Amino acid sequence: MYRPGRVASATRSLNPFVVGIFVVAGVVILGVTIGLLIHFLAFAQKPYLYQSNLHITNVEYTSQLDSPTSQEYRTLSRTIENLMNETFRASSLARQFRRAYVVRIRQGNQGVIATLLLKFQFTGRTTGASMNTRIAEILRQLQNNSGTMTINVSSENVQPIPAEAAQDILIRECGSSPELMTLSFERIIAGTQARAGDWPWQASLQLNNAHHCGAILISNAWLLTAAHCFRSVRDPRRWSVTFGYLLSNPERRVNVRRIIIHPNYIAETHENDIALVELNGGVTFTKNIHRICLPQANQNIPVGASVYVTGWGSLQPGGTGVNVLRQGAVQIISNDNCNAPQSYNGLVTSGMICAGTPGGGTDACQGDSGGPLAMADSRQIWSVWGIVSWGYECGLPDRPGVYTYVPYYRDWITQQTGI
Ligand code: 4AZ
Repeated sequence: MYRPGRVASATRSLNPFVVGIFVVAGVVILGVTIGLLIHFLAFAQKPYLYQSNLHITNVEYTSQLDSPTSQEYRTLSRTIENLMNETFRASSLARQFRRAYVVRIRQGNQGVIATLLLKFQFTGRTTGASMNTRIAEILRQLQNNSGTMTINVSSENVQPIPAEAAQDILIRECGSSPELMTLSFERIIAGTQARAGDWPWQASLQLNNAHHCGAILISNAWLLTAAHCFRSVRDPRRWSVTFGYLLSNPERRVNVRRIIIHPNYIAETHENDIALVELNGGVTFTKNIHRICLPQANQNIPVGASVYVTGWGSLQPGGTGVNVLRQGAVQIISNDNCNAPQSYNGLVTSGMICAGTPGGGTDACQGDSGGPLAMADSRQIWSVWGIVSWGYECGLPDRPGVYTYVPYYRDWITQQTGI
């Protein structure tokens, strides 16, 4: 029933107690807002990067140090990074220090010069200039106290570097992962859909502007792919390459200048299923487009190693491809196991390697061919160990994906490209 009198009586008697509560709540909300604002402006920690060149005079330069994938380069970088970690964690900047990363090693007048990126996190109240001096001071102490290494650090050698400039340095080096680009510690590879920049060396090899195969960027001008991608068409003018994780909206499209198919490729046995694609003009490296490292000819990937396969291929045999790049974690399987009677029964030769998951499931499939099987080393630098080549259907137990084994063709790649 409708009773108008009650509304009028409710508005007439505003309880002073209720008003008081509202006023107090208002003041509290305002206080918290101002407090948070001050906190974020003055006390919130922000990342700051510094670059420094270390002259290490008692380490002899060898050509092995030219390659970031060599054991020598890895060991030396690790030793320097560990030394930096120990030094800064025992210093007055222990709470601000986040990470030390060796980006480059080159020949010095005497010994080697290592370019180092140092990441710190501190509040806006700490001024950049005073940090410079403090970092240089801590590094100088290394000169007398650096274990087996003789290190020379000049004070003008510690410089703040904007995040974009650090990124430009990392982009030029091979195998730089998204987590390295921000010098954070690890990447969470979640789900199966990749995000922009997750696999910056992944390319789509396109025939008449339609995705046909995957391809792997190994320099600004060269890609690695599978020979079987060119079974029907070998004329470079009909091929192009796109970059970026979305097929529908690529970041770059580049024409193909030359296709080099391995002279001993045999379609029937899938042997030597490897080809090189030269770009017409090359690509400029960006955050989302840059090259992966190549392992050395004498290197071996351990059985059981965790690796990633990526591509726009179909989710089941005979299916259609996808628009958003996908990723799958698989493990390296020994050739002996892969050649067992219930598996491929001797069809896997020494230029091939198998990878899959124990019960099947994750696998490359149609349209993924030519794409990478990639692994990160302990410093988060990625190398391409395999090229998607063949397999019996996709994801079946005892039928893992078979990949062209890149170290086996390392010398051929150098002969053809100079890389
Ligand atoms: C293909 O048809 C293909 N499961 C590629 C890889 C695999 C199977 C088929 C491996 O291109």
